[in-house]
Amino acid sequence: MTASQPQPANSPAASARADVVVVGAGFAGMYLLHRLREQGFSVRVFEQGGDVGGTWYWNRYPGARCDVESMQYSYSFSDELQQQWDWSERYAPQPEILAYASHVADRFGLRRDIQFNTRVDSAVFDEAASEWTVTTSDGATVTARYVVLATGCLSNARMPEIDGLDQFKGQVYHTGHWPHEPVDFTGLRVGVIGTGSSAIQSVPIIAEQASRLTVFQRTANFSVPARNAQLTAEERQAFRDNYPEIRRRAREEMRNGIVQPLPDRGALDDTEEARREKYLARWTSGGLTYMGVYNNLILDKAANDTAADFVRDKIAEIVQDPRVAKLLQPDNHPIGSKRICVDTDYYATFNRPNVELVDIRANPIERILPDGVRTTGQDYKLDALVFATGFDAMTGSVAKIEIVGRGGKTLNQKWAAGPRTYLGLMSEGFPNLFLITGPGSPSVLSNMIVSIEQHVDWITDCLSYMRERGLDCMEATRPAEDKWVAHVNEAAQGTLYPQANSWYMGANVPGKPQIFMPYIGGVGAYRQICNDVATKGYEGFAMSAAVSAERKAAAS
Ligand code: N01
Repeated sequence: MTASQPQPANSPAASARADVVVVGAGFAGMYLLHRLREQGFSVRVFEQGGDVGGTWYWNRYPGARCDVESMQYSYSFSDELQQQWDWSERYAPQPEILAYASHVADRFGLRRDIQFNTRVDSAVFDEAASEWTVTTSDGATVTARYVVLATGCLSNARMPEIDGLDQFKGQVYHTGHWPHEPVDFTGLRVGVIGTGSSAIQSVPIIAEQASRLTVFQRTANFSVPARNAQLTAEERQAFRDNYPEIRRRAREEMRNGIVQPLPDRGALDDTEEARREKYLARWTSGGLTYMGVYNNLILDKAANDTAADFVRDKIAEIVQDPRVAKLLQPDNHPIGSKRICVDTDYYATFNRPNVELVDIRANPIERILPDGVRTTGQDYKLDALVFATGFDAMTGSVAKIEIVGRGGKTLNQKWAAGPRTYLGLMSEGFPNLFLITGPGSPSVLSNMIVSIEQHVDWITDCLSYMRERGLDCMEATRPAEDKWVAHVNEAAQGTLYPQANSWYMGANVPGKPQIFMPYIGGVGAYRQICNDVATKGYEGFAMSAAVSAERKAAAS
């Protein structure tokens, strides 16, 4: 492989060959492009959206903001960047995260190698040449030695099939695919279907605009207050002064890549009074760290019940109508086994006279009517419908691409019973194809930016290692993959996660195989495993010089 000068991908002269094709220009694709260019690889990036930002480009629904604190949900690879960018709030709102992505793209000149509004439709591996042919939605093809899927874990918005939807006369929205123009619900009767994070963030804001809001709930979710606030200059500076240590701890010491106080005991080691004090302290300070009060909340059901009971009691305190409060209290999964939500006034919103909660577990939706929703119990008149029904997570965006590996086998065929990877980075039978934060890596159980940077660094170091040794073909071996898949499953089985019908399990997509997809071992331990694999000459991967020197010379 020869490292060539990058060419502007948007120009007609853009090369139909590249060392690396990257699919997606979210936070993963952007940093990957930067790092690959630094190391002298030629890169073509294809992005379906009209600009950078990935999930933050699409998820523009009212109230969208990150549930990881902004000072930690940010790139660490450039000290100038982290010293200079001013986050305004504790939890950054979507427009600010998108502005940050845009700033990063400008700062590092990324857009010139990104072709926007272009979907990758297929990638086919040519075994003889040991390279991929990538076909895009504009009909063009590019050949590349390597393909990296930076397609995101929550990027394939899922619209449920409900009879009559095509006949609905009002506007229909999906939180994960929100229009770019402002949406004004003033004076409208709005229905929100779903009560996951996206609904929990948007419901309080839609309720302020709509004349009437009907929330259709199938499963009640646990949510804790965000306690969002403006960041002061002093707070920002405290992070900046300590960034080297904060970033190191996030990478090495924290299971989820978010620096927070670490628990020193299990929930049942404290008296009930002491436990409630600690839960109250976290409830009052707000945020995802609620699950970090004790070290066994996701391992031991009795311990978990104490944290869940505390939240259920809070819901009963906040919501005035006891019938509604009861409906909002989750009762069919351990707290944290579905991703815990972080909200601003979600439960209190149900005290508003214009908001109604409909239990579609007891009375399922039968069909969409031209002017509303029919459940088995009642019809609800609506002018607009918001689907907050989530994503075909972790594998959905990969599955949309026709990926054909060795022997003509597709990745969808191989993953028919659930995704199989080695380290979440590669899948046997698909040489030179990498995944960023793929299934089998900590990914969605972690601060995504920490995991993205780790994968990008690992992959780019690996490509340089191969180049230095004249190698150009790499593939996960079957034994290494089998062992890793077994380890990922075993790690999940030791926890309460498999007890919930969550998108972690693929349970939200009818027909999707149910297997716990992310790796639960924690980002620190996982990083160490990946580093050890690299130190041992990329143990578990087969590397070779697939293409002879004469053929390479002839091709160049
Ligand atoms: O999606 P979800 P989301 N009929 O899958 C319901 C991240 N995120 O977009 O649980 C009726 O969690 C479904 O019901 P059930 C975050 O990681 C982060 O809200 O399947 N209802 C559920 O209530 C999050 O976990 C942030 O019974 C149907 C809801 O729709 C992930 O994205 C913000 C249905 C889907 O909830 C996904 O969150 C937003 C049907 N046919 C999202 N199908 C932050 O950073 C589905 N549902 C804060």
